[in-house]
Amino acid sequence: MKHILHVLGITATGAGLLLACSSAPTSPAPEDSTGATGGGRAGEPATPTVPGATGDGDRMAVASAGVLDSVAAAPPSCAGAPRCQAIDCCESPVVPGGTFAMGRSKVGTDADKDGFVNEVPEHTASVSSFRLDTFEVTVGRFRQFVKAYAGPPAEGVGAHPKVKGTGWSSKWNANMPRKGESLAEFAGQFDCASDVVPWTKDAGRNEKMPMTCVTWYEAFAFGAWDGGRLPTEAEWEYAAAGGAENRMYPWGNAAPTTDLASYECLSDGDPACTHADLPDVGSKPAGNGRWGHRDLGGGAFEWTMDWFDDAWYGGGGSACNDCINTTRPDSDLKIFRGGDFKDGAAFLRATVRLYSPPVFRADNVGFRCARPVRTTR
Ligand SMILES: [Ca+2]
Ligand SMILES: [Ca+2]
Repeated sequence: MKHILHVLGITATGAGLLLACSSAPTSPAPEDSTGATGGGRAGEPATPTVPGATGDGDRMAVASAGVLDSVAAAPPSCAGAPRCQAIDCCESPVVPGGTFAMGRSKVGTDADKDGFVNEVPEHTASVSSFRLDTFEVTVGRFRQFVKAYAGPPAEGVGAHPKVKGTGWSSKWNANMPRKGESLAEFAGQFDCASDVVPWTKDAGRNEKMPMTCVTWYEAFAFGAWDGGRLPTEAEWEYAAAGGAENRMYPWGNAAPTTDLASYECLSDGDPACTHADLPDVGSKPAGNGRWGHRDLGGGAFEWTMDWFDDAWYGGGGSACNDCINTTRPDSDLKIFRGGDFKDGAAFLRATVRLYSPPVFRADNVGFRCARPVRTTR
């Protein structure tokens, strides 16, 4: 299988790469290089909020279970009601909670002999119902955040509703501009020294492209401001694997094609990576996930809430419920998921995990928001 890694602005096939814009290298090791070990869990067990939901439902099943299928307040990033592929750019369908086989299997539907060591062992995980935005956050939506920026988030906002200690920490404030400072200037206009940068100083034709070159802190702050939060790694993988269907890729088990995802800079038919290889969000509807999410495979990698810990994820095979790794490890790395428009097809699998320091910026790393589910009973 072809493994191409452009995450750090260069092409490589192994570990030990240097970041273009910030610090430490992060590339998963091949499965046979080291052994995963057990680790603790920081999450709290929780009961799914949808009565009877098992993870086998679809949107209709969720509606019939009594879930109020509307977001309480319109996300401020969608002021003016922007449309993405003729859909509300802030559409955020409910993902019905349930149990799934997190991680890559050895012989099951998501087995891959070329997989990475940090995807195993497969283990049982449960997530409560949550909303996940259909689309990655666009440049246009992020521009609304930049315009409205009024300082770092308040302590505790942007948390997972059932897991304590997952909200914004004032310890992170130094990673954001102070009140009155310009987020755009602070971030160097989000150019991250790349040729494929969707952000422009003024609104232009890139507004529907995924916003990239954002740090984990900026992604977190955006989510909190927008009435949401970053998804946990478990939630992200649950959506990408189609829950109990345990899909190899977000769309199923079919091998990737350019109809299903943007990857390997193939969108314009030329191997060179240019803006033409980064399509607008949602451009590959044939590759939708089980609950209608677009670009879970490809487009931009997506920051998640969790700190990276090679051992924690597999947990020695033990189950986890609404789990999230809230413990900042010495490695100081945050997870991003889902492959991207530059990298090879192997990175599109639902269990692939990449990671970088939270101050990292790359032109192929963006994010999408999770949101709370409100029940009618
Ligand atoms: Ca799995
Ligand atoms: Ca993506």
